[in-house]
Amino acid sequence: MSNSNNHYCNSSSSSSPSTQCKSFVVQNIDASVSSVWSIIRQFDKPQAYKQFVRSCSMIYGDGGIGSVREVEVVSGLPAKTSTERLDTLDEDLHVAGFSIVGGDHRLHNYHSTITLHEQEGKPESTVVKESYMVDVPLENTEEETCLFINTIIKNNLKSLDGVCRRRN
Ligand code: A9S
Repeated sequence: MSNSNNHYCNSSSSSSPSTQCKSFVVQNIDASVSSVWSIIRQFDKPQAYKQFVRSCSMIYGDGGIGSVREVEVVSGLPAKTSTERLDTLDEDLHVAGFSIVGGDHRLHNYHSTITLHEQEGKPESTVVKESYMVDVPLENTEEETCLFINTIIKNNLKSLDGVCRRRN
């Protein structure tokens, strides 16, 4: 099954000093929406498919909307921790969204939303779309920022594909 990744990087300079950049990544997964969703929906277990995550602990809430997790990432990345809040978890529409609210990294005002759709006429195939927006750090360009984040998200979604393949 070919996994198509496509993303477009556009940036809209807002009235505030910082420029924002937005992009998205699409990944086809050979598994049902419910199977993919059962992994995505576990806000307290991002390590179930994110390879950059070393550990995750809940510092507020039980995994429902408003919960906050403290993620510790693997070494070799320009960051150590990330504090993230679950903004959206729609069990019917299969939409999950979180914001990064803290941590020692340079991604400010990062918000991402993942949506799952069944591939037209293929109940065992899911189209995952993850879109995000983030402030562009002063010392980077929009392109560098988008490239960095798109690479991470592509890795996460490819890893998700692998996890789902192993389960089927
Ligand atoms: O985890 C995600 O879904 C998406 C991103 C962009 C996570 C980025 C990250 O966790 C690193 C991978 C550590 C990179 C954070 C918050 C900052 C980084 O520099």
